[in-house]
Amino acid sequence: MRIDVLTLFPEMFESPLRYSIVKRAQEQGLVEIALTNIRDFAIGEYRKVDDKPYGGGPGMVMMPGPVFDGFEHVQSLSPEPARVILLTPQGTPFSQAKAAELSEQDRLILIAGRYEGFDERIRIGLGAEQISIGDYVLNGGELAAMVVIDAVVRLLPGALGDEDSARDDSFSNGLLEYPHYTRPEVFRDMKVPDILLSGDHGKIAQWRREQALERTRRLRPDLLTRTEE
Ligand code: 6GU
Repeated sequence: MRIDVLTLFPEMFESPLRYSIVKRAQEQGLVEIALTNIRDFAIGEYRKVDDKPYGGGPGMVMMPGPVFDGFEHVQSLSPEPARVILLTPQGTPFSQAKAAELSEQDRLILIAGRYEGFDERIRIGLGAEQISIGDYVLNGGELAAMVVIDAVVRLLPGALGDEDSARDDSFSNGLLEYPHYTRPEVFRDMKVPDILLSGDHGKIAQWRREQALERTRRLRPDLLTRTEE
């Protein structure tokens, strides 16, 4: 997979991409992630990328020119057709199902906006799908793009050490995960449930299913009534 990111703050991505599973996936050649600064495509002495909104009002709007030019440049870096994604609070809520879908693509182009938002012609002209990571406002799409990259990359075949460790993850089966325990058997008077020490794999699997269901019912009942995942 190849992921291109268009952003005004490429440096924000450097640290998250340098650790753990995302780092290893790049080293293994499972994913190539390329960062492009939208400001490199701005023109004029001040390299302006934003301007006042027509019609008045607070804040600034991302100008279409630098985003289009940056996008066309990035597209030309590889012949592979890409899924183009704009990160904006107006987008479709991101989900594990969406992460799984994106992990099957050969190429993604993620565009992170700043300021009050994108000039509407960016949305229209690029024909991009829009993704939001939740119902709150971030100062820009960068953190959202990093969330999407993290969730997608770990689903690439070979990215996780143990292929099974993605299967039971919260949400991939529509439920929250069951409780985990490791050594020691007793920690500050709290004991590991006997069943996990029993060696009875059938009973353990059943207990985990019940726990996952109970937790989901208690903490996220909305997941049990939702049908789209
Ligand atoms: Cl993708 N961008 C911004 N600026 N805020 C958000 C978001 C994205 N998703 C949730 N809040």
